[in-house]
Amino acid sequence: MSIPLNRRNLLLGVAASGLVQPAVAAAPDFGPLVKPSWSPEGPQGAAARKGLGFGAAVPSNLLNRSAEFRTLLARDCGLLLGNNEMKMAVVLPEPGRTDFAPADSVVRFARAHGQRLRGHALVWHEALPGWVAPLLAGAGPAKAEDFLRRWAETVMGRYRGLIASWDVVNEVMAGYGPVTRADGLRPSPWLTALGPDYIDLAFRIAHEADPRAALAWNEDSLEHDFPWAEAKRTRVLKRLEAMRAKGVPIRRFGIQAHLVSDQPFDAGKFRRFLREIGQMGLGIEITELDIDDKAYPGDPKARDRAVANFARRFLDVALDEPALLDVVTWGLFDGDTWLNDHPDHRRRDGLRQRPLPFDEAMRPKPFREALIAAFRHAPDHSALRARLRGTA
Ligand code: 9MR
Repeated sequence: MSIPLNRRNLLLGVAASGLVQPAVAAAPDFGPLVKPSWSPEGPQGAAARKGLGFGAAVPSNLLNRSAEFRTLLARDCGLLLGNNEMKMAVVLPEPGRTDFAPADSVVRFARAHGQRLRGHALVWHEALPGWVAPLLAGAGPAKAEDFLRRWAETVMGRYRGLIASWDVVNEVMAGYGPVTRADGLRPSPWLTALGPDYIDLAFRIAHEADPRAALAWNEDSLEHDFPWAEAKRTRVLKRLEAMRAKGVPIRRFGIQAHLVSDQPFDAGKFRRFLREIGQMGLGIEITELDIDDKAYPGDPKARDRAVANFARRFLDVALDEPALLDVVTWGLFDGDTWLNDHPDHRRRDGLRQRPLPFDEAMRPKPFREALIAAFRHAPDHSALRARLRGTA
């Protein structure tokens, strides 16, 4: 049935919808958290010996379809998230309808394999279903806040107590594209509806929805050595300091780490950035690691070696930071990468990207070895981890 998208219907639709789902009563049973399935020989095994975690973002359709993929995840990962499964576009496809099936299957798999979970992403300018942008644009701050609260209760409430860390806000700072505001915030329907305090508000609302989850700000384009990236790092630190001073319940900072082979990386600058975040008492997660290989040769062997070398260089700096807790790759094998679909990232020679630890046939690549070696050489993070993780 098609529903006319006028404002009244939207607001009614929200009020009457599964958005108002009573999260406590309706939470299904996702099964017990069993003994971890990961192998001591894999990246999670090497990470665990240093008090660290390793995992990947996964698509639920592949998880449900491929036994080979499930074996890989069970063996190599101590942490999982759905790459799209908890986004609003998937969970709230239309007013009055929720779809939790994709997220539920990731949560069930992780529980059945003793894996921790991340939640991604509560407030983002992308992955909004078509009916929500007009709703936010016409709502006014009070109704928009009400909508955000219901959304948080709906998605965070359903998985309350099961998610180690939640990306409460995602990609809120401009930098890679034009910077149009003095505070550096990126344009977003959330910013338009709620004003610049929407970030703090989102954290407070998220904390009510799942008080045990470690709440994270997840951000892109902070890794490379460009003047605009340095300016973005500075703005991030300033905002983090202000959030800490105001008592905003943030515990984590997520660095996406979509690295690009033809962009410069300055270990010293990146190290200082991590240290400043660590000194604020926040835990740090590498949340979406992959390597766009477009500057590397077509030959797969040479390319895989170059990708592994860059990964190792980056990870050695990241893992040296005491506040670093987890490393997550954006997909686990080259058959499941967003980089071939994006005009900024497609290779000029037309070959497919090889950005992840396993190849398209799910065979391990030098990148996987680089992960294991980096964890082996990392300092022991166990002591600080206990303090920073809390229950997560
Ligand atoms: O990999 C994700 C892709 O399948 C989705 O179409 C897209 C929009 O929802 O999001 C991609 O994941 C992004 C992540 O959520 C946030 N950081 C950038 C990721 C790659 O675009």
